[in-house]
Amino acid sequence: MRHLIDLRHAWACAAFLLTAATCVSNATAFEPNYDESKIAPYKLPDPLVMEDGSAVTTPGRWENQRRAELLELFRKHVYGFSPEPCQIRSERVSEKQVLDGKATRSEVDVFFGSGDDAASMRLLIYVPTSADGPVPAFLGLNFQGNHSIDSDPSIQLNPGWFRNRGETTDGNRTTEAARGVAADRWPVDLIVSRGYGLVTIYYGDIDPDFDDGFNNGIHGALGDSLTGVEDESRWGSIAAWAYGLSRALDYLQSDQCPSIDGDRVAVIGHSRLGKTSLWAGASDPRFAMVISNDSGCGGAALSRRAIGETVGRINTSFPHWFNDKFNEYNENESALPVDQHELLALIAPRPLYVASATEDRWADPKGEFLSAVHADPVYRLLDTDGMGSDAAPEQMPSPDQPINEGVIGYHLRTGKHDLTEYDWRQYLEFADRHLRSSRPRE
Ligand code: GTR
Repeated sequence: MRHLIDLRHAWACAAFLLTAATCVSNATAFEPNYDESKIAPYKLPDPLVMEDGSAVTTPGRWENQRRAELLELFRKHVYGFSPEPCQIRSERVSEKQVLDGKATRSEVDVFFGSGDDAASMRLLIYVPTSADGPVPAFLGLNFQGNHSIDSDPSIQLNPGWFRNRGETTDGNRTTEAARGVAADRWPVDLIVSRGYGLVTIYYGDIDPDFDDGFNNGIHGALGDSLTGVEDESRWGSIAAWAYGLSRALDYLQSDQCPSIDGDRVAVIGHSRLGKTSLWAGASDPRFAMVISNDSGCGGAALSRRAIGETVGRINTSFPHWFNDKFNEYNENESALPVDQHELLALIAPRPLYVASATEDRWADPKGEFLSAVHADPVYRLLDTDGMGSDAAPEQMPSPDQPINEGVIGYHLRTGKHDLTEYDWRQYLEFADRHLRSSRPRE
């Protein structure tokens, strides 16, 4: 008997070691490529050629046919189909003068649906008090809760699920230590002093960032309203977060929010939330300007280059971000019917700003730049100056030399994967050019 137990013990140990070894080897199996000369030859799909091979040579054909075709392809193969817009209702929770009277800060709950038990997200809104009418504004999701933007203890600590971050969380709950930790990424004073509003929302209010089979957050609350869609093409988390941004825009465009001009809202996001701002801007033409900060794979970076993070890698690490069908393109990017320059093209002719950082090789800065370059022909077809001058630039700009003359902006900031004051200053200048005068609603 003892031998049997020993034998079992030995087997259990062997099995454990084997599993551990497999885990370690799985975890270490992916070696990112950073060598341009090792990129397999690829051909990008042409945004100005329809799936049937015919050319798109007029703005009308782009608007009426190709744009819809591309949107459908991105929904089916990458981000997933989302439900139709739900009705929203809103409740103001607080209002306070802040920044020595320079801004009014409010907290507003926006509910996904009219029922008492509807899921909700909380908007933290700053509006300059000096404004003599509705202001243009930036709208962006945040990673660590609205209370991480500003250390003022009167901002409510978010009671929802948080990714475990050690010092600022206790298990999956946020703590007092999170207050103001993300203030560097949200220079409220600067934004407000330049005459803009700022609206931010904790992304986990919309969909907690973990893989639970698409059930939590608004996936659970609204998922049933998504009918006639193959399971593999249902909305992933990026699509859910983008859906939340569009409902926030519903609120900003409503009579409930007279201090912000809902027709002059720039959607902004960093990293996974930059992927989200791009999908929000591509799928919802009411966003007047779109900003992608270090969005990388599945955001601005071309998938076919497979430099740094790849489609296979992102789908393995974050299986819930995209739809399930996107897995078909793991290590098989050339089979994708789209690439990310076409995502950028879906934002045309609206102002678009793509930013990269020199040390952010995981996000493939060159792939982000090239994506903007290859979206340029669509912008020009739509009668804009794209990346400026007569044609898109052939070379990547040097670090800290923004390209911002045209309606597509780009910069490569010195430094790491982050959203910094330098980035914000470029966005503010770009917004000054493009968002200052009001534009008619579509
Ligand atoms: C990384 C991921 C990136 C990027 C980033 C972030 O782990 O690989 O695609 O989205 O997270 O969102 O911070």
